[in-house]
Amino acid sequence: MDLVPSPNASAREPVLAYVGLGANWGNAGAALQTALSRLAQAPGVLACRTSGLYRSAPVDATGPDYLNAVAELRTTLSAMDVLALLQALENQAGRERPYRNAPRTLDLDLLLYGDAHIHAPTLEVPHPRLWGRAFVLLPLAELAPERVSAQALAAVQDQAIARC
Ligand code: PH2
Ligand code: MG
Ligand code: MG
Repeated sequence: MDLVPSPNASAREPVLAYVGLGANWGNAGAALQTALSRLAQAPGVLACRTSGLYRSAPVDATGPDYLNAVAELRTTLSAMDVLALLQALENQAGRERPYRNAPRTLDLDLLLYGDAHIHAPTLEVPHPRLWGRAFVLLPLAELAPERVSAQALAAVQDQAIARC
């Protein structure tokens, strides 16, 4: 018998996790809406807040403009469980990976997980490219302005992006 039970999803203290959503292939608006409602209803997600929607030019990528948003999850899931949830939702949306940064039906990235710093083979948190990207920083700043500095916003002000 375990004297110290391992923490499970319901026993863990809730954490604020931030998820970046993007799509630029197929019906991007519908894909983001579906993903947001599935995230909000997922087991272990206690609450979900959503930024506005943004239209942005592809960064380091080709193809149509993206729709982007950020969701704040109050969750008892571990970071690895959030990652598994995001990958499952990407697969449900028909995500294919023919080459790096190919146009995608749905991309879900774990940006922040509380104050955790995670360097695992399959997961890096904070997301390594979070700070250089207006399509992440602008919606993130709507939900968590204390986590995005004025300098970070100034550094991406030349990137083409508009709130829908
Ligand atoms: N995602 C990428 C690469 N480039 N550009 C925009 N505007 N929005 C994205 O979500 C995006 C990107 C890789 O995930
Ligand atoms: Mg991405
Ligand atoms: Mg991704």
